[in-house]
Amino acid sequence: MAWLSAEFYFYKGSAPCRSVWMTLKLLNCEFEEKHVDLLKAENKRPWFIRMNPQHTVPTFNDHSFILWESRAIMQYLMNKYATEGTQYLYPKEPEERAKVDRMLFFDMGTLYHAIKEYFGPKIHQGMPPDQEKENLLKTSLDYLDHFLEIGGVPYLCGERITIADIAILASITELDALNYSYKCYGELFRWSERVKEGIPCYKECCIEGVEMTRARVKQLEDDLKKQMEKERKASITKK
Ligand SMILES: N[C@@H](CCC(=O)N[C@@H](CS)C(=O)NCC(=O)O)C(=O)O
Repeated sequence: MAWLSAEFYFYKGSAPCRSVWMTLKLLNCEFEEKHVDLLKAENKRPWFIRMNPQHTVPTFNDHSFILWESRAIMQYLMNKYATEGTQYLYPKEPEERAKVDRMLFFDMGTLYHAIKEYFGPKIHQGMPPDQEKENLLKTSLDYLDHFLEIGGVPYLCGERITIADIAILASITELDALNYSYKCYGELFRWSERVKEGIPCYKECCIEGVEMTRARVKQLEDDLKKQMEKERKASITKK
């Protein structure tokens, strides 16, 4: 059966979802919002897995053409739906486009990867902070800061915002959600403020999701503390 519309499957508390959401809005695409609650494991339901066997959000169903991986979705949306007025978000000239692609790969393979690697075990398993992983995160933030400094332009790839700024801003909002300050990376911090100002739908697409993650992390930390307290009391009783 062919779908009659475009459907965007997403969870507001997911950084990769926020980047696709901002792109859809900037392109003025028409789509149906399909909320997938990861906390209720809705992404593991058979209907979702039939669509995306990797069960990740964001997933985009464009009239039966189904795609996942946020950066691939952003590139696809630009290839398909950019107009003269929005093409600047993903320039067509090979060199300009290559610069954007490079930053998208940097985001996926280095920056967002480092964020997930460092915070994942800390948040979900209550593991103590891993210094080596934090160093990798700091190194990627240093790189970003340096790229911006030597670039000497307001945005990552030039004078105008591109989907690279959108993707990387979305990753950076994860640091906002996790209360991890990046103010000491001056260029990066100023760039983040500029991009937040420069994307009209930033607040609509990011603020609620950031708050959701904050609340979730707080809840997980509280649960973990309670669990540890319970175990401590149980071990005293045994003695
Ligand atoms: N590289 C992927 C990452 C997608 C991803 O891992 N999404 C998470 C939410 S942030 C997810 O769907 N997790 C649920 C799962 O993997 O089952 C992208 O950029 O789209």
